Amino acid sequence: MEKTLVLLKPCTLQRGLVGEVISRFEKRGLRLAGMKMMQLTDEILNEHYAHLREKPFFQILKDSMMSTPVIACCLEGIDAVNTVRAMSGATNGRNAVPGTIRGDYCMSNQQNIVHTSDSLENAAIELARFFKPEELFDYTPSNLHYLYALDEL
Ligand code: IDP
Ligand code: MG
Repeated sequence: MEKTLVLLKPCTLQRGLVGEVISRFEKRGLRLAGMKMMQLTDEILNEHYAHLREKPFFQILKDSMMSTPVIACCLEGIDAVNTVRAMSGATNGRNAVPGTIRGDYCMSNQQNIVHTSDSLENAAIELARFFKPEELFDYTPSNLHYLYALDEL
């Protein structure tokens, strides 16, 4: 099964949406393999958002991501990377389709509720960035055979 990273951004904590957002992933059938609150730093954000370092909004983005702690989650499931990414919706909340997390909970291009890994390769890199191996847990969901058919497992 795949593992992917979700960060609940400061806007989500400030707006009291943490439970709602995590609940969506739980209800979809994704397994929570790790979860923690952490204060991000300039150092980790320079790595995490390296692809945006030349953008005019880079510093504003980083300041916003450091304005409160975030909640980092590792979610697991078959095709979890693409499934979770699709659930989060388009980057700009104003363009995100209703029914997606961003499409239901935000109006901003930046204050957009969640970070979700965009590929299997990046998910592995990002999970290693935010979690120590011992902070990720393996356990078998008791409803596993009702989440997936036998020939999917
Ligand atoms: P993603 O979060 O959908 O993967 P990325 O392009 O990786 O989008 O950008 C990372 C984050 O940077 C976005 O989630 C958003 O918070 C912020 N961001 C991206 N593009 C813009 C922009 O044009 N204006 C302001 N913030 C942006
Ligand atoms: Mg991205």
